[in-house]
This record gives sequence, structure tokens and C-alpha cells, in this order.
Amino acid sequence: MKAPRLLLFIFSLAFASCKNNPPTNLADENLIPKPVSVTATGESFELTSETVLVATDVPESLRDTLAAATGFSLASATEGNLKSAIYMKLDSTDRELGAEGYELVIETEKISIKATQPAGLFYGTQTLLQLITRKQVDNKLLIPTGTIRDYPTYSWRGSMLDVSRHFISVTDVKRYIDLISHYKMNVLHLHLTDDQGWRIEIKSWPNLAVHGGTTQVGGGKGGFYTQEQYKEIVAHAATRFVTIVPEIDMPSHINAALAAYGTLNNPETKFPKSGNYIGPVETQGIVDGNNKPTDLYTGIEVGWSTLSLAKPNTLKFVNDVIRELAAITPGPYLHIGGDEAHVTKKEEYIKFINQFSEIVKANNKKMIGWEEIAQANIDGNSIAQHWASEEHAAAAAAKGAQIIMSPSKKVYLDMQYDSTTRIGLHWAAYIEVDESYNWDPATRVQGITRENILGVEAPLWSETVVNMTDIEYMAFPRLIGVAEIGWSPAEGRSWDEYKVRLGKHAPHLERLGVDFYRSPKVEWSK
Ligand code: TNX
Repeated sequence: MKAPRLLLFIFSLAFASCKNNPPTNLADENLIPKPVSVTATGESFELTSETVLVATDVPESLRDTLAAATGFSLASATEGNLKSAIYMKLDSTDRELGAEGYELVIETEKISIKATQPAGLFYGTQTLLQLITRKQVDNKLLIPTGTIRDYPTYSWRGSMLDVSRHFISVTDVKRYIDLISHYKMNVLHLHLTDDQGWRIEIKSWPNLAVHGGTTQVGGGKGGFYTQEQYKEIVAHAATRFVTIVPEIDMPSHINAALAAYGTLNNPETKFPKSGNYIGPVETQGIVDGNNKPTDLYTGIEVGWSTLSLAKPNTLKFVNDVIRELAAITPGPYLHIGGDEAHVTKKEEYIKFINQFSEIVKANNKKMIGWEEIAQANIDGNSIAQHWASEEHAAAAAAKGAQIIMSPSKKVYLDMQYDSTTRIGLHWAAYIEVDESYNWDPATRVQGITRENILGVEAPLWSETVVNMTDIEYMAFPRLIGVAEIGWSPAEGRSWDEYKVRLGKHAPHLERLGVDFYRSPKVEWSK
């Protein structure tokens, strides 16, 4: 055959196979979170090495993820008569989509993603990625045709990593950000300090990290983020439209600071009988006159340490830490902890929270605290995070605070799935995958209505969680169910429907390399 004929032959083959593509159903694609609306048209778009990307307002990182997932380079092109193209564009006129929504239209020769803001293009791309990696028929990347219109129910969809009880590396935090944002979560709360370790460099109080960061639960070597590394995490998160919310837990959960600086130590703190740790010889707690620092702590008891207003340097410490943290945090929030202050006198606790709120405000940030802050003079300028006490949470809402829903019996990712789970705690509950999915933030707590609720957050405390394998095993698959609770409409959500979708979604989690818990409550696809 001469060359032109050969080409013709190849073309006709390609054309014929194109026509022979099997019928599809976009509505049956096991997407998580479930989109607001899906209309299927039954055909398919074939992604090939010829497919181009027409996008002017799109961050490079989006092209990179798409290219990595498809294995094709997705060359840039400008609008015109294109054979196979993915279009992404901003369009502020489609108001229904809101700030984070998108419309994804898949036709046989083109795919278009439209959003009012870049975040929406990002989420549309995440949906597309789930569609791309699911369909490989006869070695062809076929994407079912139809239209998806999608936008979130709650504006706060988050997770928390406790990097204090066990230190978590920058690399692992970045991977966690990649995973949560793929499931359309937009907040990562970092629990940066606790009794067992101070994990963020504070230049005006350097010993906090240098000494206070040298150990962790069980006595391992701990670690901390320099401010440069923290900024690197923040910047990575920004490319995935994730806001970093840093937490300095005060006035309790503060031993790492008391161990670094004797000037902060005080008689209210009741060091537990075991779990003390002197620390490496290269670093020392700083003695200040008669004020000796505490030992470092490697146990898991809570609520026994406190700052004290009787110590003249306490508020200077708080001011300095919040000022430095605010300066490296572009997001609007600072979390001041405020939980489990068992040895702080109630009047002093209230004074502390009122002070924190002033200081956070003076640094142009919005204060978040665990629900116990409801006892102080909080108002609509503060956000309370519900975890255990419905009474405190409802009181916070009654004072006008917005509420983040993290009910420990549902979304504490450090809780064991059942009594046989190899790591995890169970003080709140054993939480199987159905339990963590089966609840509605808007009806969970009496006195807290949809209007009070900013959104949902699933915390992962790390007393028993040591590495990325542990993180993934405890977080997945519960986390993606929480992502769906935050994103998808509550109406029509049911475990019976979700468990089938989740089971069929499993190969996608595998492709992401996620080591998830295969709950016996779900039939998992191979
Ligand atoms: C309670 S939740 C805590 C944490 C622990 C966690 C363990 C909250 C505000 N405080 O200090 O790590 O339980 O599950």
C-alpha cells in the first residue's frame, strides 16, 4: 500500500472503532462526592495523544495533573476548528454555580469546563479526573458524554492533621492536601502544637521549636516546620484551593512551650506521673531565674497543662506567636484551641479566650476555637468547632458564632473502625464507614441550624498514627464520605446508595495509591 492509502486505511479503522464505542452512562460513574446534577447522553469522548487543551485562565498545575492522569501531554491550543479538545473557561454569568461550582459538558469531540472562578475549574477537573481514570476500554480512554452541573452545599469542607502528637513531614502533608482536595475539600487545619511537641518555628521564641519540637508520643524524634517550610505547605495548598488553618492550642495542651521556656511554666500545670522525657542533650529548656521549664512529655493524657496569667511573660508570648503566625498565614483564620483546659480555673479560662480573641482580631484574622470557647464573650466574629459537647456548641451558636461540625462520634478519623482495628482510640465510639456517613450536619445538634453552620471537618488526631500508611488507613474511606456530606445536597443522600458507589469507586482510590480500610460493610470492586 502506498503511504496515502495506508493513512486512509488507518483513519477509516480509527473512525470505525470510534463508531463502535460501547454505549455509556455518565450517571453511573460512581463519582465522589456525588454531583448536584448529571445528565447522560450515552456516547463517549475519546482522549488521545491528539487531544489539546484550550485554556487561558487555568493554572499550569491543572494541566499537569490532567496530563499525568491521562499520560498525554495535552498541548495548548487556541479556539478554532479543533478535532479533540478540552476547553476550560471562566464565565461569571452563570450565577447558580457560585464561587466554587462548575459545569462540565462532555460531547463526542470536545469537553468544556466552565466556572465563575478558578476554584470551580479545579473542581470540574477533579470530576473529570475521576471519569478519565475509571474508563479504559480496549486501551482507549473513553469518557461518557453528558452534562454535570455541580456546586457545594457547605463552604467549609475540611480535615485536620495533628502534627504534634506525631510529627508529619512536609511531603506527607502535601500528599494529604492533594488527596483531600481531589475530593473537593478546601480546608486543612493543622494542629501545630500540643503537650507533646511544638511544630512551628517562632523566631522571637526560637526554643519553642528547637527544644519543644524534639520529641513526640512514644519518645520518637519529633520535628518542626521552619517558617519557610510552612509557607511551602501554604503555597502548595493554594494551588489546590485549600486554605491552611493553623492552630496553636492554648491555654491548655501547652506543655511543649512550658518545657521550652521556664518563664511560662507555672504551678497550675500538673505534670502526669509518667511520660516525661528530658530531651536530647543538644537542646535544653531555658531556665529563667527560679523558673524551671517542665520536662518534655511523650504520653497521651490531656488537659493537665496550662498557661497562667500570673506569669508576666504569658501574654507577650501569646502576642508574639499569633503575630508571627498571622504574618505567614494568608488565609483569614487562626485557631486558638481552647479545648480541655482541665486545670485552668474557669474565670481565668474566660479571660484567656477573651484576650486571644482581641489579639487575633488585632492581627486581622478571624478566631476559631473548639466549642468550649462558648463560655467566653464570643460573638459573630468567632467560629466554634463542635466536637463533643452539644451544650457548648449550641451556646456558641446562640451567641452568634458560626459552627464547624466535627462530631467526634461521627468524624473523628482517629477512632477505630471496630475493636480489631490495629491503631486508633475509641473513647468517642467505634466508627464504621456507615456510621461516619450516616448523619446530617444541619440536624445533628439541637439549637444549631443550617444557617449557623459553616461546614464540616474531619480531624485526625495522631496519638496512635505514626506515618502516611496509618494516616491513609484511618482517613480512607471515611474522609471521602465526609467530603460528600460537605459538598453534596443532603436530600437524597443515603448509605444504601452510597455504599454501592463507594465499593465501585475503590479502583479509583487504588489508582491514587491510597491504602484504605476495606470495611466489611461495603462490597469492594476489584
Ligand atoms: C480529644 S478533640 C482532644 C484531643 C485528642 C483527641 C483524641 C479535642 C478538641 N481534644 O486532644 O487528641 O481527643 O481523640
